[in-house]
Amino acid sequence: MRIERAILREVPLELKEPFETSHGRVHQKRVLLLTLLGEGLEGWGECVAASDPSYTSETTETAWHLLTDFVLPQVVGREVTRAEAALEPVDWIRGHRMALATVEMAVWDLIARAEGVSLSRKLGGERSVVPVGVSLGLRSSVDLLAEAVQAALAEGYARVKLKIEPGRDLDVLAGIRERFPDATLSADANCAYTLGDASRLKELDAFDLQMLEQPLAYDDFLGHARLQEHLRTPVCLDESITSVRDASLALELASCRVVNLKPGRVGGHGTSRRIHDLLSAADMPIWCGGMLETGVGRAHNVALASLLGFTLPGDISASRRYWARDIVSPEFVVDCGTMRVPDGPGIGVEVDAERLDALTTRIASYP
Ligand code: OSB
Ligand code: MG
Repeated sequence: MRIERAILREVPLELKEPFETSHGRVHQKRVLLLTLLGEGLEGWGECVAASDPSYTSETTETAWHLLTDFVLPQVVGREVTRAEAALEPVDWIRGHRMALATVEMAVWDLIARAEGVSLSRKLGGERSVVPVGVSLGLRSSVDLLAEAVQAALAEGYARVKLKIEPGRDLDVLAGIRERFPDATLSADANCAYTLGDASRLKELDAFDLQMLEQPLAYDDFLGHARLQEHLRTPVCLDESITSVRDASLALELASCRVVNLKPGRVGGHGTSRRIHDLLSAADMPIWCGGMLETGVGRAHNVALASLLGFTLPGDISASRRYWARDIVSPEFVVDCGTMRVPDGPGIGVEVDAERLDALTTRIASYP
């Protein structure tokens, strides 16, 4: 397959409701969508970077810079049979895994379509449906959060994740656990605590959480190991895991008991599969996280989550969770806590090209 052409678009989309985490409130996602063309087919990738460098150091703008100034000019025109080989000319680039993943994942889609197989099958996925959960942002009161939890459970989500931060943690979780004694709940701190908060975090053990996600700094593997020793609640790493080496380090140091794997954060599906294989062999449960993706990124996540090592519900909610209208059809829906894995060629959904043109604010094409 020759990658004949690349088109990168910026598509700003308003969220249905603001999403608040320990970093602040997000109203809009500046989505970067990549189309790779070859042999009359299209492969699609979505950059997961946020508009500010709070989740990781990458942003929409750094990804645009990397893709347009370094990556796409090197990738277009290449003849590829394996997705990861497409990025060999830029393997000298340090970091910027979200930018690189955009291309790597689009190549996987393109190659799967050329072979007429679903991306799930191409990646080695075996499930036809995957268990899914939902991530709820911080709310101004426990009552308002309880309403959102109630709605999420009514929609059938298999697990509800609650964002926490210092000062909005113990009371919130106590209130929600009291109202929903049997729900599968987890908490995500997005790096908001330090090891000095260990005794406060120990109190979370009372709430029977499925896990506590990324309580400490993104680069604090040792701190997470110390904290995990102290807690009964499993610690899950998200921001910390950007590579196979990070995953090995977390295993070696026992920094966590669960991993949230996001293909868009680790450089794409190739690295995701290697992390999946490493952690599955070590009996470490993994699940597929999300980054407020449109249907393009969501389709990639569902395909990856169909691998058997993804044993816990992913943050792969319905298209309607974030978007009044998704840019793909069919939209993703949740049924009894699961989502169907598309079985058409590649990512298995179609992007609405006309709508995309209407929404695009910036475009770059190669050649
Ligand atoms: O920490 O998992 C996170 C969204 C954006 C950035 C980071 C995170 C999240 C979520 C929501 O929790 C995941 C989703 O539903 O897409
Ligand atoms: Mg997280």
